[in-house]
Amino acid sequence: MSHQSVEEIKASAIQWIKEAGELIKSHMKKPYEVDTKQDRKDLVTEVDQKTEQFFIDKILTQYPDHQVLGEEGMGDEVQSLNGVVWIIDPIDGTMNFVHQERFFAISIGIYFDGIGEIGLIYDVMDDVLYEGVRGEGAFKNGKQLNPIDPDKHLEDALIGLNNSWAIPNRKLNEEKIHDLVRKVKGTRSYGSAALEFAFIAEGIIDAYITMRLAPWDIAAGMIIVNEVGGITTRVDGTDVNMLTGNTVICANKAIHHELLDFIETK
Ligand code: 2AM
Ligand code: CA
Ligand code: CA
Ligand code: CA
Repeated sequence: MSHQSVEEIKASAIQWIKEAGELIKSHMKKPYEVDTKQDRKDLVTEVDQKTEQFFIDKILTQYPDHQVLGEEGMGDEVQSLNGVVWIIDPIDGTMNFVHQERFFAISIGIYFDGIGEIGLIYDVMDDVLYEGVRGEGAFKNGKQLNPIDPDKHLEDALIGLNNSWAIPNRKLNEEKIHDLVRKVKGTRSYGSAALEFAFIAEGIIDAYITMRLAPWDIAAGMIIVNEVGGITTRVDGTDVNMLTGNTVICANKAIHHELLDFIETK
């Protein structure tokens, strides 16, 4: 994609993200419908759906030849990453949105022929926008983020983990997870995968590991983290796939390498 079209698409995306943020805030002032998906902990609201629809209308009006892959399924049934594909999570952290009315984000990754070009993560309530453009750096509210510390090791690391690690898991060697928790400096759990990636890019946490994420949870975050020297793979070290679910390790190279040894799948 040409530099000019990347800049133009990014400018449109940022404008729509800010508008969507206002839309979400206005919906929060009134009652809205909350539903469940796979189980009672897997929430979705009409605000998630309306926000996704807002993006689809905007994108397909301005860019009719682009595809949109969204969590709530209102976009295209994307079968291939050829051309321009917008991978959108309208509200990442729906549980936080419903219960805390903060700590959620809009996440948009824009891919061209399978390569991540533009990553945008917008913390709506704090009005903080994380941006990354492939080869051009990562930014927080317009201020360039420094490369993450390449020499930091697990002992000094704060790592993002979610509660599933505390529950017996048939896929993992639990002893090793206990060892990992003993070894690291601390663990954190924010409830928004997109924000965990943004926090790695910002250098306020050092890693994120999870056993199940969808493309829209990671599409933007991977691009942003990549721009500050972080890497993202599956827990077996292989590349993530933007058309399927993935396990995920994201960190600097040194910590990423150390984590691969701790996450032993059965
Ligand atoms: P969501 O709020 O968009 O659903 C919570 O720890 C993080 O995991 C959030 O980013 C959340 O995204 C995501 N998440 C929640 N349920 C999930 C599921 N069933 N599969 C994959 N990711 C999920
Ligand atoms: Ca969801
Ligand atoms: Ca999500
Ligand atoms: Ca979501």
